[in-house]
This record gives sequence, structure tokens and C-alpha cells, in this order.
Amino acid sequence: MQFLTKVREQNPLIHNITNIVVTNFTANGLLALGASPFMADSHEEVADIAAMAGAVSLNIGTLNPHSIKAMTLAGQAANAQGIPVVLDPVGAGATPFRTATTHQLVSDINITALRGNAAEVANVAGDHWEVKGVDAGQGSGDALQLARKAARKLDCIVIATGKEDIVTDGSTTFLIANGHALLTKVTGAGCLLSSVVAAFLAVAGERQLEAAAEAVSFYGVAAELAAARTEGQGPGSFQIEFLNQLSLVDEESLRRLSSITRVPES
Ligand code: ATP
Ligand code: TZP
Ligand code: MG
Ligand code: MG
Repeated sequence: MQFLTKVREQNPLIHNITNIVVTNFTANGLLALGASPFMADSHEEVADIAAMAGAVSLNIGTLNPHSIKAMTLAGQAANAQGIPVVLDPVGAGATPFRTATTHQLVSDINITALRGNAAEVANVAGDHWEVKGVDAGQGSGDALQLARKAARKLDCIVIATGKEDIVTDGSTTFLIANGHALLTKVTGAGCLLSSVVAAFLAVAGERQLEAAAEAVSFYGVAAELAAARTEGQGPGSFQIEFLNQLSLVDEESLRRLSSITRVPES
């Protein structure tokens, strides 16, 4: 616990190349957290923006040839400066185009953290896991082993989310039990999480895995508090209160409510 304060003190610039569904929600969520969002995908400027960012968040939610090239240029510019890059492989496995694009991106870019549901992570890593559109399918695999395997294969941090979240670098693994089911009723809840992870990585220095775990727990705690404050009102009120809580959750409430368990190595 401490990366949250660093994000708010340092106000890192987060360069997002994301989908058209969640762009506004992502920018507002990053602002609420205390980071500085920059949404830009022109080929002419993405390398310049990535090079000045604290972290880069790439998201294939509404991918097309233009955005794929933009992500590649931005990711490689970030790599050249040692700037963390997060990839959200929205819908990987749903179509051959999405799956092939993620394989291309992880080969062309040195990804710091991959954040998706278990099915997306599996498909990026070359394992098959049933996918329904951009939502997780009914995979029957062991998400923990899958995430570890993917992290080793892709040589990056893997964050596989769902009811419980897994954060692993392939050897050290954390299980995070924070969150609320109402997050599944807000489009972009996963996409914003990926950019929130990017904001924590931007201030983490060498301690990337711990920062990723804290980001995921922080996000879940904000959702729990938002759900409690809007009980019985539904996803609309929850979404607004969730943005409030991203700005209100402090180190003290995070310490009190955070549920992070380190899993013994297997
Ligand atoms: P999907 O498309 O499968 O919904 P996603 O990209 O939206 O995936 P999620 O896996 O839904 O991402 O994760 C986004 C956030 O929602 C995470 O903080 C996760 O912990 C939380 N979350 C998802 N499902 C639940 C649940 N059933 N209970 C509690 N929290 C959840
Ligand atoms: N369609 C294409 S991208 C997208 C939808 C609905 C948003 C997905 O957001 P998330 O965060 O995976 O729920
Ligand atoms: Mg979701
Ligand atoms: Mg998603």
C-alpha cells in the first residue's frame, strides 16, 4: 500500500489508445483516480505522446487497421524509453482477427502487463478458452494455472480478472477478492481497470507486480464502497458513485478493506 498516494502525488500522464465505447469513461476514471489521461491515436503523434507518458494503455476493443498500427507505434516508442505498456486484449478468441492481432501485438511490443478476463488471457497465450463476444465465456480451465503459464510464456505480468482476480508474473502470484458484480453491468469496467493498472505501473519503479496487485485491489474496494452507497439503485447510480469512490478511497480505507492473498508457488 503506497502506490495510490504516489499516483495522486505524481499525477502520471497515461496515454490511452482505446476503444470507442469506453474512451470517455476511461478518461473520467483516470481523472477521478488522480492520473492525467491522454487519448490519442493519430499515427503522426502517438510515438511522441507515448515517449512523454508515464505509461501507455493499449486496448483492442474496437480494433481496425488504423488503431493496430497506432498501438504498435506507441508501444514500440514506450519500449524504447522503458515506459510501462499495458495491453487489454478485449474479445481475444472471439474472432480470428482479434486473436491474430493480439499475437502480433505481443510479438511486436514488449508488454509490461496483460489485463483481461481468463478467456482473453488464454487466447492471447495460445490456449483455447471459449469466448462470447467481449465477455468471458464458460471456460473450464484452471484460471490460476492458466494465468501463471501465460505470464511465463509472454514474459509479462498477467492480470486475469473475474469474481476473483489473479495477478502473477509466473512465479509470484496474488489473488484479489475485492470487487462487486455490478462492475459487470458497466461497460468499460475492465478497460478502465487496465488504464488504472497503467497509472499504478507509471509510479512503481521496479515494483511493478506489487503495484499491479494494489491497483486491482484498490479498484475492487472502490466498487464495493460504491455498491454499498447505491444499494438497490442499479448500475447507473453505481457507475457514478464508482467514479466518486475512485477519487475518495484513501490509503487508510484501502488498507482496511483490501483482500490480497499471496499464493504459494507450485
Ligand atoms: P468481461 O468482459 O468478462 O466482463 P472485463 O474486461 O469487463 O471482462 P472483468 O473481468 O469483468 O473485466 O473485470 C473488471 C472488474 O470487475 C475487476 O475489478 C473484477 O474484479 C470485477 N469483477 C468482475 N466480475 C465480478 C464479480 N462477479 N464479482 C466481483 N467483481 C467482479
Ligand atoms: N464492444 C467492443 S469494446 C466494448 C464493447 C461493449 C467494451 C468492453 O469493455 P469491458 O471493459 O471489457 O467490459
Ligand atoms: Mg466486464
Ligand atoms: Mg474487457
